[in-house]
Amino acid sequence: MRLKYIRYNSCSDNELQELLQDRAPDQYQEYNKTVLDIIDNVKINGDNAVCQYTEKFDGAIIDSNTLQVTQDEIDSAYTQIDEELVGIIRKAKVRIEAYHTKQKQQSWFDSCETGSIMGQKITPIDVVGVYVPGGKAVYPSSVIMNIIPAKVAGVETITMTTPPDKNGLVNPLTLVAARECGVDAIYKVGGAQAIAALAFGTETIPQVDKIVGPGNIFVALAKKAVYGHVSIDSVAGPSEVLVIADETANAKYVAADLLSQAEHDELASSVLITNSEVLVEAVQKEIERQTDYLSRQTIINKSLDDYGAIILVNNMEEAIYLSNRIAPEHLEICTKEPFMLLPKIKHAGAIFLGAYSPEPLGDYMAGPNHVLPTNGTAKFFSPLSVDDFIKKSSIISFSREALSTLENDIVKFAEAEELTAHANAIKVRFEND
Ligand code: HSO
Ligand code: ZN
Repeated sequence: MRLKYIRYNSCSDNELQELLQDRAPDQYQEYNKTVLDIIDNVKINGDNAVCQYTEKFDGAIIDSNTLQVTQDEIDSAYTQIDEELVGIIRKAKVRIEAYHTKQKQQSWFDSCETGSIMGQKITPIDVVGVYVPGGKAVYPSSVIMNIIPAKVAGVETITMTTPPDKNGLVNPLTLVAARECGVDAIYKVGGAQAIAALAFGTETIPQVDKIVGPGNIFVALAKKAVYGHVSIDSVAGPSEVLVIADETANAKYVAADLLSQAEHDELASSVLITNSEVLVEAVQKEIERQTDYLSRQTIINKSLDDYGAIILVNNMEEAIYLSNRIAPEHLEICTKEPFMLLPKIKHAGAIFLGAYSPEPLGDYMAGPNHVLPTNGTAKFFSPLSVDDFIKKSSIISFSREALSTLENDIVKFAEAEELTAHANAIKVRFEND
């Protein structure tokens, strides 16, 4: 398998556009009607609707009494998991917690001599629901990445939903990761029905204020549909990596990192931008060599075939221009002096610098969140963080004297807007009673 290869010089904008096709979930609007029907049904029929969908889509018989994962089930999950892995989950948790603790914002208050106080009060969201997909893409690392920032923010109640298998059981690794992070309750439901249950509540599943976590297209569309009634995180698309490399980069490492994203999904995108023709050839060879011994070859080949690419540029300026234009989820800079390029990088979810900062380091252990903006949305979205689980209230407290310094301005402003009651609320405070 050889990656598509273009020289930036000769490549027209159209060619580039085609190479970097849009992979946004919006292409699947046809499922919207199904999703809206599911949401309505859950809203009206609660647990009953939820359990019917679970039987239909997951083949599991669940009722209101068995919807919540029990303590026994969690205990049994621990017996099924390699102890060393539990230790690794704990280690990852500590590192991720430490990183996110640095993101915490403080409330602040500013006071002025005339007697005014203005400030911003930070309050965590009360109840958060974390969606965890089932099936093949079971990522306990994502369970940790979604729960920890909520915990650090001070969210009081964190619930989780995840689809059960045919026997009504939930993946033990998911349960262990969730318990390690301090989840409060876990419910066996997946798909759009889970999002509806979290957004509107059922007899068994409490309504939440915010829903986070990845999912398939039905989950993504359901999250979009309930947005406004509850808050949601951004809707994640397929994973991406962009590697900027020069002639000093190690072709073996670059190829390995491109492959590590390609194995996620047929829709994943792995792109290399380099100024070194020698590296291009070496990376092509390494991709072929390494793919041979990897387990997910079919996914890798399809993903590289459809969305993989190598772009040969004349210099690093062009590489940075293209990178900012693509705004990748993950950006690796494998150049002689990666930090020299950093100031010019404007748009990327996470930036990995140097030969020993491969993307999977960030997926599991480094500490920053691996829930990142995809599909060019790094132009305006940030990684999942503690900020996603807090909200702010403005604080205003004025003395009579402080208000008097703004009295005339407010009255005039209000009258200009023809809002005499607004003006009146100021004036009455300075009338002689
Ligand atoms: N690279 C994925 C996250 C992940 N990788 C989970 C492995 N497990 C999206 O950032
Ligand atoms: Zn990954």
